[in-house]
Amino acid sequence: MKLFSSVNDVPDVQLLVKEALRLKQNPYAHKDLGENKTIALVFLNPSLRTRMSTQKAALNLGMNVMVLNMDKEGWALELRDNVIMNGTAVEHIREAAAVMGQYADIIAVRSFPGLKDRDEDYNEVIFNKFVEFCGVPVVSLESATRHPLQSLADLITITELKKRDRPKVVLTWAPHIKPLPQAVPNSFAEWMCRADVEFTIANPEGYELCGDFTKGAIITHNQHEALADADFIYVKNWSAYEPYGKVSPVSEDWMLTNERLKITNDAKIMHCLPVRRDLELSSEILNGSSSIVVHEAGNRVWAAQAVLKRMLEGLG
Ligand code: AN0
Ligand code: CP
Repeated sequence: MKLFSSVNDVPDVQLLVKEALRLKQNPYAHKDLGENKTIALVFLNPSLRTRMSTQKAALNLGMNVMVLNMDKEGWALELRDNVIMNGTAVEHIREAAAVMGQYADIIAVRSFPGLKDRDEDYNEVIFNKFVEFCGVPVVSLESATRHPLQSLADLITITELKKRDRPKVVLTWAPHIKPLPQAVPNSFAEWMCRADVEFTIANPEGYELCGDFTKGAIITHNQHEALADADFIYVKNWSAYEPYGKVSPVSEDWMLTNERLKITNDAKIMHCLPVRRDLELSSEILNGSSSIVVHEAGNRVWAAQAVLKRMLEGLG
């Protein structure tokens, strides 16, 4: 594997999930695979889970790890070609990415969307420039439109904890005070549409995700209807795709409470984290036995380790 940016980069999703679950049982079985190989984790935005779980995964495989917090410690990057760099940008992404490729065997990048120019975000301009110029395999640590390591960890979690062969999985929109990316829900939808689950998306009017990611899903504006008989409920806020990056007021209350879970099939509650308590999701749910958000975050290690193992095997 030379690129991990979406589910489309994975030839066999079920096999990758099995590999991750094997690694969870035996984390150090491939300690020699990453010997004398280096990964650079490059963050253009903040992170807790992605940073720590990917670092741990690389260490479990015996790799050397370098972390660069580009947003705080790196030079401001210019992305455009054919501009005179007399503004705030100090270094062009062409040189920056190429230089990183001199130091690392694999580069992993976090590059959030600006949420202003939809074409720029959905064409993955920043992430693709890293891929184009660094010259080594690249892993997405959440790009403008997708968060594949999160979605893989989510599928691992559902596979581990499901109580029936084809569980009902519901992605529900939740309130927030800021416009957030569509990357996590896009990616979750894309992976669920490839998994053996019954998949429903519930969102208020005006918050439809881009149709490219949701083919095969049932989509409704009625949260109550969606929750009936659900086995897993994935809670996430996102801003509108159209008008892009905007947040319009929602009159109904979309925050989940224990009362609302009564009609589910004893559903487990998932969230990628970080979560704002009692705004996106009630504390009573987060503190209770239906929440699996910490278990889910734990599985980020095995998702990253399965992907890095595949990449290392391809390095030769
Ligand atoms: C980010 C998002 O929604 O994409 C990162 C989630 C992993 N969340 C926030 O900015 C709060
Ligand atoms: N879920 C997730 O990616 O968390 P971080 O933003 O803290 O890495």
